[in-house]
Amino acid sequence: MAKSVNQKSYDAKDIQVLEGLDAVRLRPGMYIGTTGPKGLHHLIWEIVDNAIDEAANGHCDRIIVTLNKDGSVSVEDNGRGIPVDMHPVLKKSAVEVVYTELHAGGKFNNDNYAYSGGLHGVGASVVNALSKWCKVEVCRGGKKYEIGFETVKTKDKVKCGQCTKPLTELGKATTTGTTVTFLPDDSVFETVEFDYATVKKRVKELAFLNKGLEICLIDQRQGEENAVYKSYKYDGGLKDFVKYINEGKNILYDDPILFEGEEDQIKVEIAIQHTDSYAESVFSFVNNISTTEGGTHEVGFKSGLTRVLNDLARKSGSLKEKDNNLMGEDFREGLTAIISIKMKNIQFEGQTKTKLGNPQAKPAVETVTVNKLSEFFGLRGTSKTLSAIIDKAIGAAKVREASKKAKELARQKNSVENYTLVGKLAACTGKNYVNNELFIVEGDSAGGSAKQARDNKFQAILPLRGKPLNAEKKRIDQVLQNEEIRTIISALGAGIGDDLNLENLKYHKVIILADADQDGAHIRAILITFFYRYMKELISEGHVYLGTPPLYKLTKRGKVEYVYSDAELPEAIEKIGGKPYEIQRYKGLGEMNPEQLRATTMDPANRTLVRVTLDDAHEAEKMITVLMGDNIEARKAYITENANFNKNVDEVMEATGHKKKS
Ligand code: TSJ
Repeated sequence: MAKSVNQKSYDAKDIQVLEGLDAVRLRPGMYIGTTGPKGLHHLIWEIVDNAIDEAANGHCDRIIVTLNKDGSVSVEDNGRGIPVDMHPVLKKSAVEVVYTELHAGGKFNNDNYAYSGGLHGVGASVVNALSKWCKVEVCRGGKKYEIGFETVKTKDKVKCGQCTKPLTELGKATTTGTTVTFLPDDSVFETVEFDYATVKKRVKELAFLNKGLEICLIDQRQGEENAVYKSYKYDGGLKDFVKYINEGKNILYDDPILFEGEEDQIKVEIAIQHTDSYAESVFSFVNNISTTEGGTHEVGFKSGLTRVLNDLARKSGSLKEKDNNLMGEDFREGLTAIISIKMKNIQFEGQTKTKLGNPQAKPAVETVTVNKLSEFFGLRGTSKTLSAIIDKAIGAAKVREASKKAKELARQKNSVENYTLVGKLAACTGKNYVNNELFIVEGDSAGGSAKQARDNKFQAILPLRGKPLNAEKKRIDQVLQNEEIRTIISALGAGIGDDLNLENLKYHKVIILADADQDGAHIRAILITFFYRYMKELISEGHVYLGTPPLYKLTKRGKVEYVYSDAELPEAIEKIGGKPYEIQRYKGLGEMNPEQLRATTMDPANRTLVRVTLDDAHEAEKMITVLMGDNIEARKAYITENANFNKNVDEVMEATGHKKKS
């Protein structure tokens, strides 16, 4: 269990009151970012954060999140229970203040809550304001209490978060804890359906980040008898997180290295482990919030790691006096790392506000990394782990120097080679790169249709023959040799890796068009992983999209309806006028004629594009690692767990190039 941060007592008068709740209804986006699915799920995390704080203070070791059948969510902890005493000024109980006063809550009083999570740190009152109703049950001091809130709608106005059931003593209690239940208001959110996979992923992540804390997830939406129950508890914390990410990869040393320390009031905890892959997977968090765009803490870690490992490489004699220092990227080849820091007054920057901006985090993380890692290896003298890390980096440096030479050679012949490289590309005529679109299309026949269907002023087509290589397994110099990948790189014109410069990007939309089957999913994942590895900004700046071709075409008396998922089929049948109707199932893009492809998938007026995010890239990477890795058990487990491929395991194994031996 996490150590207690402080033990100061806390009562109703500590709670500050800043603003009324109606402001939240007026502009929900200001408080939860969006009223889309992300904002909806944010409600759960706002509540869960409060329970996590209680755990981080050492008062609670279990949290249960339940998705209830009526669409509400319950979050239960076994902490001390929210205080129920009266606030001296407001003449309300503390728990009522927490729920009805904006910005009230311990979080905003830095004495009581040392570190707060929550993307916007807005607290329970915002959840209350955006819910139809809310209920809080508190067990504390041998008694059980309940208080209820409702959004009251009358003819002319909406009063949200009203306390409609005052704090009541329900009876005796033998335990302590807090249970919160709320029903999101469907007049606020685009959807009020929680996504199980999204909730599960975050619950698991929070369990990794909070060592020893058990977080249960119960999904009762299909009725109690069909309830899905999961429990996550990791006594290894970040070590277990790293092991999980490295599942299916070949690790260079058995036990992940864990180190922690505090510097300048910033708590730093980091776990690392190297594998024999060539990729770098650094994941970072601040106050349990994922910083997908990195930031100052990552920069500090990287420079600390480079410094301390170069130092150790010289001390151990692996680097001689005449040798150059190894570069940071050399030490990060095959590295999986989780950085988790806790600090006050976090500032976010970047496109998606997931980049840590606080300058003081860099030196703090760097110092902890240098001190604790040299301590770690100092105690072990010449360790096998250290030599594995240094050998790997020396190998990476050799490849780096070799591929630098190869690139220089290639550059000299560039003008001639470029011509043949883009041979398969049907370029567009327009020179306004911001409008230009590059469609990467699976298969020559679909490529042919797409070439006829496009508007050649701004749409270019690149057909992919077969599967491009698996970006995970190859080194950068090998990646460059793959013809499909070279064509993509040279068509985009922005370079790769360190040379990437989006100012030269010739197509501001890169659209992947793959079939809706297993092969298509695989090609998508490979391309996304490639972009993520070698052109990360292309994804983070929002240039990569997925096209969404239809699955069915319905026809009836000259009317046509395209259907994009099985779920939409019944509704579409009704829309076209019911039976009898004709139905065509597209098994792949190749079955569509140019006119159909244009109308459904390529014409900006009718198509739907899905933007690829860094989160998608992490998922794609995980899929590629497991599916293409050497660990057969991990592969089977992944496929079974992610069975939405609607195919059986052997078929999928075959589709990923792992033929069953008979
Ligand atoms: F805020 C909330 F309502 F959303 C919420 C709070 C939701 C959930 C699921 C849990 C909690 C919560 C709050 N769990 N535990 C606490 N603890 C306190 O508020 C608390 C209890 C006792 C003392 C004390 O000094 O005696 C201090 C605090 C902050």
